[in-house]
Amino acid sequence: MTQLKDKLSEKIQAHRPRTARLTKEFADIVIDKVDIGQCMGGARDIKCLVTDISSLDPQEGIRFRGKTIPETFAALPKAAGSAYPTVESFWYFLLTGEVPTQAQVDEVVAQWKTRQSVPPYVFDVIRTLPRDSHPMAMLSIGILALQRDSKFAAYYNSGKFNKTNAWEQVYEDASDLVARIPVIAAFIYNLKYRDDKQIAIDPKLDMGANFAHMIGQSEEYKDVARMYFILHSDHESGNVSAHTTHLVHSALSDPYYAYSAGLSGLAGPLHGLANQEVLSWTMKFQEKYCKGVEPTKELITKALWDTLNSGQVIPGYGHAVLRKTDPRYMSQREFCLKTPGLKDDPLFKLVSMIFEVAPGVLSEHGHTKNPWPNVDAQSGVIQWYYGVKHWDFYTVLFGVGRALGCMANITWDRALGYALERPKSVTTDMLEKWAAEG
Ligand code: AMX
Repeated sequence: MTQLKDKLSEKIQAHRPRTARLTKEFADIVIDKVDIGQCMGGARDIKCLVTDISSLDPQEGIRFRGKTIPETFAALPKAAGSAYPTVESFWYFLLTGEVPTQAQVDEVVAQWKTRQSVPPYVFDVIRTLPRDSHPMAMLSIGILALQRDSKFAAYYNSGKFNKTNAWEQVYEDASDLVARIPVIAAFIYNLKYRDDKQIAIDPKLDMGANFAHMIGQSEEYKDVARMYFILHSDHESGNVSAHTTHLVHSALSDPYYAYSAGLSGLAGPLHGLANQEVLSWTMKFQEKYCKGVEPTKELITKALWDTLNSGQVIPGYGHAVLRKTDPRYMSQREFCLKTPGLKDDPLFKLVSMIFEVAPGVLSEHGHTKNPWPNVDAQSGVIQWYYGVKHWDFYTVLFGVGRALGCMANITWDRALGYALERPKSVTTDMLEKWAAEG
């Protein structure tokens, strides 16, 4: 056992009586009611999922294990010579809720190195796809291809399956998956955008730094990768990627099946794909409205209205839960403001100008409940600045980060024995009858 698995086991034993008590003694306590609007409207706000990994307040934004983003960055041990924590220290924190010591982080870093080797058949499968396949399809297929290696599936089929211990095999798969996904993502990047010039893993580097190295990036990008993966990791359980992963795993499908499905949800334009759409929108805006002229607030206002009037959404703005500017947006904006070169970058200035104008336009438009920017409105600018200019890759980066939250969640799902998810559907006739009855 590693220190992380030991600590996790201790936390799970301590937590189990709480879950058991709620289920046994308080199962009939009412915590919510459901109206027709929610039934027709994507189950918005219905309280029916449990997670202790993160929670999302509409005003304040995300807290990971009770800590805000600045508190999380401040609390965790930093990567050597960096202002940012390693992804590995964050993984320890997400799983256990405890800030690791440097020795505990070092052990996770070493552990991931033993797990990160990707079997060659996974690369072969991705290589057989047409080169213009979307990188999210490649990533989802790559993760699915790893299913053959699932320790949880092997355990389930071993004839010795024991519900109490099953989390240990989910933890093993989850740890393998989070260690391997950046390697698969880097392979896809090099395959598609660097003429298949692959770069070998550097065994001396932590996960974020190694990802930067594997895509041929600069020293500075190492912190970008660490920050990006941590910020995108988790956003409580109701969002499409987290919920899909949880739902699929609730059928005892192993973590590879579950996360491949989660990634497919992340690939939607209303979810993770929005960060690619933001860059695409901004570039089209420059091409159409700013030929030979500097962007102005007036031009941006016109472009925003043109988008809305053509029935499209403004990508990177609005949120199903948040009702203020996403702190993940602010965290990345602060990174831009404190990075010489980036703070004066024309694209960053343009995105900042959109931030000044779009909330007013969306408020006047009057449809969205939240006119403020979400995480996706800012992330592409940073990637673009560092030379990652293929914006269809941006959701892959999101998917690497989101794996941390989804995998931590399903490890705990199994540890606490969460049930097969099976909400009830109703017919339109039933709804009309209830509507008529008032
Ligand atoms: N531009 C234009 N219209 C918007 C809008 C936007 N950015 N955000 C919401 N609206 C519209 C909705 O389409 C809906 O219109 P309708 O009444 O005509 O159907 C109305 O406002 C009410 O929507 P809502 O309750 O405010 O939002 P929601 O919970 O239904 O959807 C979201 C949330 C994020 C899908 C939506 O705000 C959106 O489409 N935003 C743009 C895409 C985006 O940035 N997605 C990324 C979200 C973060 C993430 O998951 N990565």
